[in-house]
Amino acid sequence: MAKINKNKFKQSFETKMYSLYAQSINDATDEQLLNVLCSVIKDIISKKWVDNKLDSQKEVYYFSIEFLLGRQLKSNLLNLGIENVVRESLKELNIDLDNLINAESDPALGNGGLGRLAACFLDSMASLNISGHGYGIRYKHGLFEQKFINGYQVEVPDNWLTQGGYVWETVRPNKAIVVKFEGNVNLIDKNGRLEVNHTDYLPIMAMPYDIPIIGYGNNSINTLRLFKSEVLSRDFGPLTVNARNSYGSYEDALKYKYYAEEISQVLYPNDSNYAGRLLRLKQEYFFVSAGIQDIIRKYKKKKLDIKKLNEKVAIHINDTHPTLCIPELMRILLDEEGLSWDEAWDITINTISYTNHTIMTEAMERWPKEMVKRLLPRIYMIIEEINKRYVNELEERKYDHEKIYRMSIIDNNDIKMANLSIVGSHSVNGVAKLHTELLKKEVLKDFYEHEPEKFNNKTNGIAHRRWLISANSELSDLITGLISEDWKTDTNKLKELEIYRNNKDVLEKIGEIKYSNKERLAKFIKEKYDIDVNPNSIFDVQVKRLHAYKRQLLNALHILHLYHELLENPNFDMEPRTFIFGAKAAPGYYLAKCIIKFINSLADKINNDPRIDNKIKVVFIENYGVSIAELIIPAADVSEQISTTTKEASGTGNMKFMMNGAITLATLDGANIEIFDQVGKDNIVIFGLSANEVLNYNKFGGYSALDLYNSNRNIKRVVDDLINGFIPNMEKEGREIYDSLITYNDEYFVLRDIENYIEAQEKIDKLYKNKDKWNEMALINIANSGVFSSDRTIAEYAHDIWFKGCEGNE
Ligand code: TH1
Repeated sequence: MAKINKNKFKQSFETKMYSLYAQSINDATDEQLLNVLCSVIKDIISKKWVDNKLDSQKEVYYFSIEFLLGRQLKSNLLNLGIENVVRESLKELNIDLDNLINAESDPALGNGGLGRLAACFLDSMASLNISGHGYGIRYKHGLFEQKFINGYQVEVPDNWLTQGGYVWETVRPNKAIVVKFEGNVNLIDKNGRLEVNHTDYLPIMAMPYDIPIIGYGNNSINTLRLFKSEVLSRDFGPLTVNARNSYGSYEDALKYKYYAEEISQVLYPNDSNYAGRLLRLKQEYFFVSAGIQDIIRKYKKKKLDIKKLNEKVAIHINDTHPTLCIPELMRILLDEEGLSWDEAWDITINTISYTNHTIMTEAMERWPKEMVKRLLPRIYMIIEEINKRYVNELEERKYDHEKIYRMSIIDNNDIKMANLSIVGSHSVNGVAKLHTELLKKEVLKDFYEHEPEKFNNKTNGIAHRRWLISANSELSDLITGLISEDWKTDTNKLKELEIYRNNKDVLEKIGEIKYSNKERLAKFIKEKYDIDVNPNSIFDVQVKRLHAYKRQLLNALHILHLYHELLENPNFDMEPRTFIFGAKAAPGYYLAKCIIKFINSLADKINNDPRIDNKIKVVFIENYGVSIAELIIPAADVSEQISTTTKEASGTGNMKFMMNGAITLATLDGANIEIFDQVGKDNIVIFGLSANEVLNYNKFGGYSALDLYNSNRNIKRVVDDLINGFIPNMEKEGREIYDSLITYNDEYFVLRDIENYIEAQEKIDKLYKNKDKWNEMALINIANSGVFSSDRTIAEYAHDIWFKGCEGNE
């Protein structure tokens, strides 16, 4: 823990204010105060950041095209153990720490679960004393800001860097790296050795911006290194002999500048979807090449043997977006280090490991051969050679042609990135038990049968420090008061809470804390949207990206159903409910945008209908992201995890809700299954098709949405409402949704599951009526959420993948 006392802190703070802004504290804006505070904290950690680790330890590098960090101030103070000193000192200077915490911009350099997972993993690696660092892109614009205008999503560019850069970053121009695009590659025979000559390439500079990642109470500080793309500065002279002369004309110089800066301009806003754009391919190679070159440079500086790289370095690729790590590492080992193919391949495979995050085909990356060949000529040659050798190996096994074609890395048109990732790494993992089983038995069956030992499961996890200790400090303090502080570093200890399951006082306290979190959220909703929500109602929450498979539509149709029940029978017995949504749709995803409009129109109608006596409220909170999640999740009673079974690889929001005592309403999909296993059937509400039923429908057909619609009154009523004007202002959108259900036969089984979902919701209603029972369920959920800490996940990655066979590294 950092050592600091109040006087010393106040003194540093005042000095820093003068040196940065030449003014006194009284005249400073919140933004300036925040800058000063972060700068003081950076001073405190600076020494540790430099000489953090013993050289002997193996290092892990986590490559991810997204890191959804969230605000860092509170979490840094918590991990350094100085929140109280800082809070009190600032108070004595008349400054409210919470104002500064909220003044920090929220770096949204990710879309959803995948990027947030990467951020949780950084937190856990540092907290477990693993020397583990992130590589990614410093996007000028992160995920767009979402606004609703007349119920429609409107995207506003995110401008997280406007406050004069990012408070936590340090730019390191002396560590800049050149990445080469395009050009021509010639192989020259030099006395039997092949020399690779890459000419006429376009050099792009990768400028590193480092963010410190602070471990919890352990003095360990790792680095997230994000690269910004720039034109090559003239200092790089000698490297540019073969580079294209881009400075010829003024016009060429501007074109070059545009080309360079475009690469790190903006995050692609697609979640679980693949668009196949050239710029995206540039982004992928850009950060991969910079990162791999950086690793090799550091490694060589230590004068270590390049042939033992995999003993000191583990490289992990977060989905296939960084898969070019494989040919890039090969390129350096072959062309720059002069190793033979077999030596290089052996090192590469043993260094790299890969996580798959989805089985959905629309998210599987495939890059057109021609595109890769033009943009990355040398990389393309290497991929071709990897493919040639792999296909030979498969032919030796006498596999049939179709199987070999399925497994090949390159087919007639495309490079299949998942195939390249599997072939070029020593470990392939899924992100929850069911997902990994589906990979082995369905999607990647051929590969699993070929090399079963590569495959393993690593169920996702979440940073409990952010999602419980920091976001729900009242609950965290209650837990600590009951079972001591040890759970904060060993979340399995949460299990000890179970002895309080019949303790009325404890259960009541849990209810009170939930209530006060609900009040806090209700206040926010009132201020922001002028909607009155009752903290005594059930807060039923679905927050996640908007995607047809996640079935926000199922939730909305159920609300519509309830609304009809109330209108038909004003004495209809139900606990008052507040349905809360938060979801961004990818800008090009039309159906998703229609669903947003539908929910907003539905909310308008219901919230303003006096006939239902406030029994239902619907609130769609704009711009869902990490910061707003920290407010919403601790206030939830019900956690909606209702994806079409088999489609959600894991989910991680589900874990955050559980850890904060919400009851999960779920299909047996992704990690919901493991939540079920932890809490048992009495503490979760399950509905819907099983994985096998979904697989069978998909393989053999047999589902008719139209038949269901015609034979079921409840279904017909809500589906008709999409197009009969019952809900105003959504004619076009209603028709689009109607068609997706009826004309295109309901790909995600919304109508197939709806009766079952209605019953599950009735069960929730009944359970909530018994408050003691409900709070006991909440307690059981909290007590069994320990395995979902990303500390557990990271410990497994370390033990089974990164440090396997190493000694003294854990
Ligand atoms: C998500 C999965 O959908 C989710 O189930 C999982 O919990 C999360 O990853 C973390 O493992 C994915 N996000 C993306 C984003 C892109 C492509 C594929 C996936 S899978 C861009």
